[in-house]
Amino acid sequence: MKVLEAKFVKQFIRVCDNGYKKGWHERNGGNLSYRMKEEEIESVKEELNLNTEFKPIGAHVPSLKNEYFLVTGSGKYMMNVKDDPEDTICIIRVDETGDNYQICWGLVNGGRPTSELPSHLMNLEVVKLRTEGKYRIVYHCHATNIIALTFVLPLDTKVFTRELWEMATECPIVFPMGVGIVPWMVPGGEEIAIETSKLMKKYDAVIWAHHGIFCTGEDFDSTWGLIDTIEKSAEILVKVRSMANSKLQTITSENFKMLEKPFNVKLNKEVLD
Ligand code: 2HA
Ligand code: ZN
Repeated sequence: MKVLEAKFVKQFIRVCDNGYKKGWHERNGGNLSYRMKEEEIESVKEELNLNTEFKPIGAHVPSLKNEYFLVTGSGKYMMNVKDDPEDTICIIRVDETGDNYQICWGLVNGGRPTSELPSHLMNLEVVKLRTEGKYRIVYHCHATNIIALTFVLPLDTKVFTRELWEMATECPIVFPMGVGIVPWMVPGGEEIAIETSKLMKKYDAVIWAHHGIFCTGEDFDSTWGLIDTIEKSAEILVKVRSMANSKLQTITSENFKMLEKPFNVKLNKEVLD
């Protein structure tokens, strides 16, 4: 099968395009990565070139050795992925040591994988281990309302999560652990990757203050649904705070606890009073 005919590639492209349409990917902002399944690698093998040179990842990810990933390209615009996937995305393979990668498909006009490759691969490694291989996706975008909130809310998991949960009843069900928060840091390197991946041991969503958000999940729909839910909640919070200094009523801790049984979720106790 051709790479572009594969279902996971079509789903990947759809997330890039939907994120762009949401306004989360100005210029070359944001990036997406997907750890391919055995059968998916097998299905597109005819198009994979394994004779390309290896380059350092900028991170050590031994638990991802010999695995294949579909990732967006550095400096590429999410806006263009749908019309020109071969120019804007690529399939990479991690080597035997977990220190290097090679490009096996895509980026036909040159280039390299996302500038956030260390964060993507370190996060993908952490969540692979945490979920016994279930989680395969890491998505980074510049969701507007979430970024706005990092200027007015304390950069504290408990406060941030609590405020977001209160804005929509579905929130605690969709992200029962809450959101992790990384203070402002220089993007693109190993340092921010280490801080983010520490939080990914616990949270499916990690906010980068004054920058954006990283989300992870099992498949494209659930990862998309997670960021979409968090950003929607952030938008409501921005509206509420624009209208009034305080809330007249809200969802209480008791209310949150009442959701646990019917929805079969365990909420992060640190967030409840
Ligand atoms: O430009 O979003 O964090 C891509 C990014 C870097
Ligand atoms: Zn970014």
